[in-house]
Amino acid sequence: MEIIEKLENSERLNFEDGIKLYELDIFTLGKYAYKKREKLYGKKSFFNINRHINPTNICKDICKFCAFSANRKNPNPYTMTHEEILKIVEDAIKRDIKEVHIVSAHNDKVGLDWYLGIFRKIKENFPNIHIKALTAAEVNFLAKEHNLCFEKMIDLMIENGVDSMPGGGAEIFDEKIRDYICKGKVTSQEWLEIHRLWHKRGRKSNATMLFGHVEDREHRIDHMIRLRELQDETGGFNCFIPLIYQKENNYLKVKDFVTGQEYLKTIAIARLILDNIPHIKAYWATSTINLALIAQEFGADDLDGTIEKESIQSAAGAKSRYGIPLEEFVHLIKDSGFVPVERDSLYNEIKVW
Ligand code: V47
Repeated sequence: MEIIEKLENSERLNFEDGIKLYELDIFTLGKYAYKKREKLYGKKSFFNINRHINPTNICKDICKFCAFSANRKNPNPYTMTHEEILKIVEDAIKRDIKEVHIVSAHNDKVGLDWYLGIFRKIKENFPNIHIKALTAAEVNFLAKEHNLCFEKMIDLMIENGVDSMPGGGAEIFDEKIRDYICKGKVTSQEWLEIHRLWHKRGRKSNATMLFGHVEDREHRIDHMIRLRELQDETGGFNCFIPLIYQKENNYLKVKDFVTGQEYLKTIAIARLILDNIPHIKAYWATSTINLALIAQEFGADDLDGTIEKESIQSAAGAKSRYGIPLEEFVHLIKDSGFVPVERDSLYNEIKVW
């Protein structure tokens, strides 16, 4: 079989190969993905001690899959003050977090300096904390709202203390599907352009893919190939994160979750297609921790982190609202046969637990 030959020879895989990978039985596919993971990292599984903060849920955009933003189904608008945010960070640092992951909705009431001030004040008060903040969807929103080009927005992010960019807002790049699920938000081209410019400033970022809703396998492969092309150019992506769509409290009428098997296949295919993105993250907040642990055997080498508070996926039904205690996380990784390696946000190893 031609695809097996390509896998045996570690050849670069194209779009058609990606579709064929989905048709392989899961154990054959898993074997090749695991082989690659093992060659790169052995039994190491990376995680970080982090805190998620979502400073506002007031949003100008309407994405059908979103249960986090304040809308008819979730009429609880909030906006945190900088003091509240600083208090959260101060408190979390006592638990030894190394990173704050800050993602907001697109709030047109608070002004640009409310957004930038969050990062500036965190850096002023806690210079050693890594700030991973502003998805490309937020960057696009702020640039357009305040008549700035993307380059200028990126200058402002760097000046105000943003260290790296999270991977959110990518959803699915296919324009038809994207129009259906999140029309009006950052386009695929804009998302890629913002990350391109960020990488050109020597900075790192992640890339997500929201799947298991109305897209097909071909859209997922197309999404991965578009990321791979940009990565060939810039090398700036650290990590790829397939997010399983959570179905409660939103406007997309999807009845069933993607199956565990389809998730594991998607993780494995990501490992094989994305030959230039070093890390594949099984984001336990959407997959459940059990499936994320199994995903380690299908190519995933990163399990995100302890999170402490999760508001986006849990609003849509995920059981991730209070994160996961560090001790439990470490034990679960060990019990699953892997070696928990605490990393910083740029994947430098901090401690083998
Ligand atoms: O882009 C929204 C997703 C993302 C739902 O960079 C949903 O390390 C599932 O950026 N079901 C934001 N997902 C989260 C994000 C992120 C998360 C974890 C790690 C990293 C990283 C980044 O949340 C959005 C969107 O795709 N999302 N609604 C939902 N119903």
